[in-house]
Amino acid sequence: MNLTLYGTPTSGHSHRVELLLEMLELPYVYSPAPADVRRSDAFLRLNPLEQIPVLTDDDLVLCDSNAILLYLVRRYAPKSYWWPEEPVALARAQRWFSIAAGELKNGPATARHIQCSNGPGDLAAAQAAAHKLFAFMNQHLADRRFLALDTPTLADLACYSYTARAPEGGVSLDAYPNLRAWLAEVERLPRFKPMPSSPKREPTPA
Ligand SMILES: N[C@@H](CCC(=O)N[C@@H](CS)C(=O)NCC(=O)O)C(=O)O
Repeated sequence: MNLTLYGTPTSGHSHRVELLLEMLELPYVYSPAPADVRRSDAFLRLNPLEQIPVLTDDDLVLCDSNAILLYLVRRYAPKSYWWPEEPVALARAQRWFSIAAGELKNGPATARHIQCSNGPGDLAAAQAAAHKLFAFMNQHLADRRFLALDTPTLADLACYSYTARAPEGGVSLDAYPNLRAWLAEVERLPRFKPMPSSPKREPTPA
């Protein structure tokens, strides 16, 4: 094992991988990869899409946060509860991976990127998409502690970071008590590591 994570401290995609590395107590080197590094030839050889996170493990190069989560669990914690085998449980967990890459990215993560980093897109539309998602998650979590199963799964890690930091995109979590209770459940998991706040700009409330 010789793990290096390329990321940035305020990327939720990177943070979900950091969370798992910490929770599995896997030793790793953290290599900062802000935009200028991502455009370098060395980085483009790792990921031609210019995206973080990238994980290397000796000669192995893996891109995409959710793919990396799956690799780490199957490779280093195959008997753990983090990713189910049973077909229905697997489908329920995968659904939240899809939501993390779809609605969560397009709603709260995009609003935060616009608000904090002058990223492209329509802030009001992203904020509205975030509220639609969070209303659904809040209802889904009314009688559940975790998103997919009774125990934590990678689905919870994949969805945590951008949900927790949604207020930085001007998306308040005040109306979603079950969602906030779930965030607190994730934060109580052993060896949880918070994501630093994004510096800058007053949020524009939706
Ligand atoms: N599907 C990818 C998305 C990763 C992603 O969007 N990363 C952002 C930072 S949070 C990035 O590197 N953006 C730079 C770019 O797309 O050029 C994953 O899950 O890892």
